[in-house]
Amino acid sequence: MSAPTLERPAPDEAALQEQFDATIAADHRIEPRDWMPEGYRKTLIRQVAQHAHSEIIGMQPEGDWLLAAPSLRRKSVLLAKVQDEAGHGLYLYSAAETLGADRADLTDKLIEQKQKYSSIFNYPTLSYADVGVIGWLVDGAAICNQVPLCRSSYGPYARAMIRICKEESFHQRQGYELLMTMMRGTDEQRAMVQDAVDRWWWPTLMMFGPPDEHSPNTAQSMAWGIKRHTNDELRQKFVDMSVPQAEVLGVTFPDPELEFDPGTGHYRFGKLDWEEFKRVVGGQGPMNAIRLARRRAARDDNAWVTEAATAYAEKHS
Ligand code: FAQ
Repeated sequence: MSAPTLERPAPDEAALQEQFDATIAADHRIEPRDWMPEGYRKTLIRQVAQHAHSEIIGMQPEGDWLLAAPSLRRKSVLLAKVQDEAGHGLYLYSAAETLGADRADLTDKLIEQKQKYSSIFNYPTLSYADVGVIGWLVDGAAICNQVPLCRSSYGPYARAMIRICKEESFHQRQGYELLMTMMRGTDEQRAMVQDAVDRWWWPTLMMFGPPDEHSPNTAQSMAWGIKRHTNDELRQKFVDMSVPQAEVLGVTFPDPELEFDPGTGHYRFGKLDWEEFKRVVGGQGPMNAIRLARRRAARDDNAWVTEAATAYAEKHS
């Protein structure tokens, strides 16, 4: 008599899909070993990879000021912040790996411009006030966008976002504290802060992505619980939270149409220049070429480290 088999027959695709749909409907997490539709996996790899690339490329604008920070204290704060962004990139590449992506391949796709990174990091940092404004506005926008992602339906992404958001909150406060210090300084320092705010305000609003009616991915990503809010909802939330902060700081945003609407309880704001957004995302922003050239050089110049580490691991395996 043959031994009884312990193997169960593989469930068919319809049953797997049903189980996946039920998990999403119950607002439970999908984990790496769970079955998932190919579109869900691809969408997540696209978004998580773009997010990881943004954190890594995002080290450059502030990194440019590491050697010119005005004091030892500012230098150590900035160094820690830039290192945190590197850490965020690493958690996110790890989350992408749980979906079957290969990290070296993702880096190649970034460098070959087959995958995107956030438009915001294609603008130059012209003064030290830009460091403060990136902390206040860019990290502030990142938090606004990413706190809901802590409830994203894919477990590893949601868990990575919890730690990232804690660190981003700290970054935002350090940026605001730096700007507060400059605003208590000289007229020249106050003018530097206002000039930085004028240059970063509109590009920061573009971080949230195209308007909902031109966002091809939002509807499906929300149905899957990957995104929890639309691009326009988050952009509005960010404007509403930033205006009172600007008033406390003593700066204005470069938008004559910015006005509180008591009817809606929200601030109305002017039109964004979506042609500029398309140019920047398409590779024609002020710093795109430099950002990618540096990333390419970092990959190529440091290839020997990867080769040595791989050879060492093989020798000891
Ligand atoms: N830049 O259909 P949607 C940070 C692309 S991290 C470039 O609306 P989706 C931390 C989009 O990928 C900042 N491309 O897309 C830090 C899609 O491309 P595809 C990054 C953009 O995915 C602070 C196409 O346009 N944060 O700042 C942008 O549903 C300081 C159509 O758009 C994240 O990645 C853009 N701004 O919504 C670091 C957060 N917007 O592939 C250093 C996670 C859209 O279909 C210093 N990501 N695109 O051709 C998300 O929440 C979403 O992916 C959105 C876009 C909201 C960014």
